[in-house]
Amino acid sequence: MGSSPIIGFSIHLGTVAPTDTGSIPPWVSTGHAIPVLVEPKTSGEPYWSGWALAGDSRATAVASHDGVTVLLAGELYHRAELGSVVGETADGLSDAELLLACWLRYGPSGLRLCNGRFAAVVAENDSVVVATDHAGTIPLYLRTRPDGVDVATEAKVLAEGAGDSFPAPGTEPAPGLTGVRRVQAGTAVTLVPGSTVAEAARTWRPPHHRLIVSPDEAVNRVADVLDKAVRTRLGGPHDPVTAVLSGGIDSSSVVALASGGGRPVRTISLGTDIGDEFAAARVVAEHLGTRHHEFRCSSEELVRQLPWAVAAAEIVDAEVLEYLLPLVVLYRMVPNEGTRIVTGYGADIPLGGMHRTTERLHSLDEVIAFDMGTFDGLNELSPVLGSMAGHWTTHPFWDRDVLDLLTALEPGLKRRDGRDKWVLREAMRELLPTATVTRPKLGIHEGSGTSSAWSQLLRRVGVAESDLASVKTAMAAVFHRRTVREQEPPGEVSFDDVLDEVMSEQNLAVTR
Ligand code: IOT
Ligand code: MG
Repeated sequence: MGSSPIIGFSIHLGTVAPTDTGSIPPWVSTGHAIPVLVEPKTSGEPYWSGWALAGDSRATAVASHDGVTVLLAGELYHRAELGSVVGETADGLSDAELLLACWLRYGPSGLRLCNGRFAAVVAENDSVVVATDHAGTIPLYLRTRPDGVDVATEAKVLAEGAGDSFPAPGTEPAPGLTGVRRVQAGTAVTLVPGSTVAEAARTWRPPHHRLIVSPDEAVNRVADVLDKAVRTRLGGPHDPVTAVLSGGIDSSSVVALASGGGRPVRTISLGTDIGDEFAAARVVAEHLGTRHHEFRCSSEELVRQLPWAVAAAEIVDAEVLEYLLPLVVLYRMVPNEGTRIVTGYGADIPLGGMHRTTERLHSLDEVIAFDMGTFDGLNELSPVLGSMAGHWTTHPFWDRDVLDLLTALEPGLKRRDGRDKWVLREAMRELLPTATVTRPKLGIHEGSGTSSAWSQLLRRVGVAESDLASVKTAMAAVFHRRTVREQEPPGEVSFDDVLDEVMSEQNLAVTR
């Protein structure tokens, strides 16, 4: 496993021969651009032209065999098992080659076998399949055209272009853009370039049932499945890794499992002048013997980097942006040592951690079902958050097997003995200090002071309490228009200009 796989791509699949690969599209991700040009072998197959982005200039993006061509961004996480079902040893095969082997044996339904963090394009005969992993952790967008289809892992790359895409099943309009559609999570969409023939197949859905298992068994299963998810993400037992550590139970669990066996782990924590969780993170770092670094950023500087968070996540949801902004800022601050970054992101969604004040178990399960039904399109796990600063990120809690188990556990194992995320805390009891195991949840936007920092900046220019939410929402839309639709570099979008624009739009007076 390389420390950085193919980060993203932008591909035109067309019915006519391209004259060239075109110019490099406006990425926010950074990397080496690798031209992708594939000629059809028989008539009817599409021409491929475009770019893949890689951490390594020698990377190959495409695998081809027997008339099937695969382009894969990201990675697969159970390579050995996948190899064994397709009768190949996975060693020596790239992830694209492994997916190809799967396809050659099972056809499109081979995609249902894949547990990974990927976006893929597969062409066979005249059809093209565009597919996300189970949770759509690498966002994938398309634009249909009379002469083919454009597919890219960043929506901004497709923002220019006239006309509407035809509403292919398994896709949804991308926010704030005309004619760009996002492939849904856990979905494979089959298209015939240049036509309106399309169908969608689901490759995964969040479980709706709940399991009845004894508390002991649940605790053991959670420990095992999470341990495996962490190990399969981190390469060899001595490959160094970086972890974003808040000192909460989610990231501390990941660090504990990553550092088991003597792996060198660098842990990094972000704080602002408004708040930090440094003491809690330090307890974990000392206990596990990680190389620990604290980064502090003024809350104002943090909020002023919102254009970067919007450009990376390509969303307009102000609340989710408050969760993602501290990570984006931290990724931009941390020196790149060429190691991948592992996070505790997403644990709260299947475990109901964000709903610590929800009293009754049936309502806890309702909010978990709701959150598991609504994550798609929020792009919280997008690799672009890190790859714009050259880092590859991975999220063990959203491993397919981990997610299947955590979602399906009955809610009495998630809230128990007055404790949130009980089953995870119990599973980590031996590996972490008691203070960490029993520490109540603090959201990233609370610990880092992001929510209040943004509010404070707005209050300072005279925004009334009752207008805070609508001004944040309107600002997110303008950041999106400028960095995604108009592809302005995020460093050139001024927070103050956007604020002025929104204030005058809403007829609010700025008092600066
Ligand atoms: P939170 O769980 O606090 O943070 C997510 C991850 O970000 C942590 O596990 C940790 O790896 C990293 N992190 C957080 N704070 C810091 C810090 N100060 N320094 C370094 N690393 C840090 C929001 C949240 O509370 O994050 N995320 C929820 C889900 C949000 C709801 N989304 C939804 N319903 N679709 C989560 O599950 O992570
Ligand atoms: Mg968390």
